Amino acid sequence: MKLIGASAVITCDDNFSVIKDGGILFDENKIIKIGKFNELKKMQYIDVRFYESCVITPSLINTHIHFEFSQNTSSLNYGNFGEWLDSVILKRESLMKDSSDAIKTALKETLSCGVGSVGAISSNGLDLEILNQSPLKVLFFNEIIGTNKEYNEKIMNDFNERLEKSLLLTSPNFKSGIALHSPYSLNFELASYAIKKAMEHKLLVSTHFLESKEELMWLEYKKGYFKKFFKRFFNDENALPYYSKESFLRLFKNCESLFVHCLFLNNDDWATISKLNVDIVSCPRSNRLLNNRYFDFLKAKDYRLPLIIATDGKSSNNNLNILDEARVALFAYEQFNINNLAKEILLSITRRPAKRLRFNNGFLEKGRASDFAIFYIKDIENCSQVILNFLLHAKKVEDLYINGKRIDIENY
Ligand code: MCF
Ligand code: FE
Repeated sequence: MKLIGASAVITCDDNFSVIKDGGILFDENKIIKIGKFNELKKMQYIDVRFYESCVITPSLINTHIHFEFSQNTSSLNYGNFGEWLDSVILKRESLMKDSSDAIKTALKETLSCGVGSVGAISSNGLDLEILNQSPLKVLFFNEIIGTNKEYNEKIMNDFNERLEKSLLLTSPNFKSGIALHSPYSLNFELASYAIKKAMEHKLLVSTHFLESKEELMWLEYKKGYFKKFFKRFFNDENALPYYSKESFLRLFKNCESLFVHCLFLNNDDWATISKLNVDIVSCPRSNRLLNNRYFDFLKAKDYRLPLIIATDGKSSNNNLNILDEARVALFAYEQFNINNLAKEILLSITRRPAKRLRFNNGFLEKGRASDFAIFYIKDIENCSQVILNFLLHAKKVEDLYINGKRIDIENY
């Protein structure tokens, strides 16, 4: 058993309790007791540590990352979705080549900002081993993507092979999921095949949906950027969308899913999505860079859709620091009371995604996994707005515990 304490323990429990001079008693399996550090200290423990001027939070969760794109710094074009996608198609191969070192660096960057669990979108399986051997808890989403029907059999075989490989690694810290890339990049047979697999193995599904106005134009009016896209890259003059918005959404009616982006929903789309078993994942910096827009958080509240915040990959972000992402959201949504918004944002990177990823973490309570992040925040012991100030100032963890073990981030 170990006991750690800090100036403030942010529990993310039902009441959003913040325990001043709080402590957590835990072992490698779970949290045994939470309370005042001085009370818990009355018994004699071998391993006791109090972190002065620090906060303890549940370890953070980044629900949507493309680790395989970690080599990108300045190779892709921003400011317009079509320009970005063109640049991805042209540079994808070179960005993915020999990407292991960049993936390892990205993993360290992820752990360093206090993230203990991730949802990783894997296009080719290049990140499988590295993620599996890392201390992170991983939901590994095998991506399926493909438009030309001629290649369906090959794509299904390759996808199935990756899926089976990742399923073999299933453990309390590693689970598989399925990512249907998007309605514009996946024909109906491939999508149905992937959904069938998800149902068969009871896997969480992730998809990019209505990220751009180009995608909306294509699905609704069958024209615009994607018409040219299919001509340019696939030599297809007669390409048509594979779905209406409604027929794409129908694919998800019997599964549990994460819908990523959702920047261009109308009222009907909101209503349909809110009836599915879905959470929306928003990646504010990615959305700003590719689509000049932030997710409509007010509307999501109207429809009682819980929001999750994630970074996306380095393919559409300047880094993978989930706290930098949280700060962008904190400043972007000026219509909300700043202290209430800070709580919402913290939930969106802890408790809410934890409910979907199911690693028994995301909030601090007896019986939950011993997954904590500790951050030094100058003068936090005298602060009356702990959550807001945590989000304003936390950048790098002081210590990170996953399953009760302190992670040596540099040398794991
Ligand atoms: O979420 C962002 C923007 N939207 C779509 N795809 C990606 C994002 N970051 C990386 N991607 C990947 C995606 O997984 O880019 C490729 C896919 O492999 C696009 S190729 C149509
Ligand atoms: Fe993405």
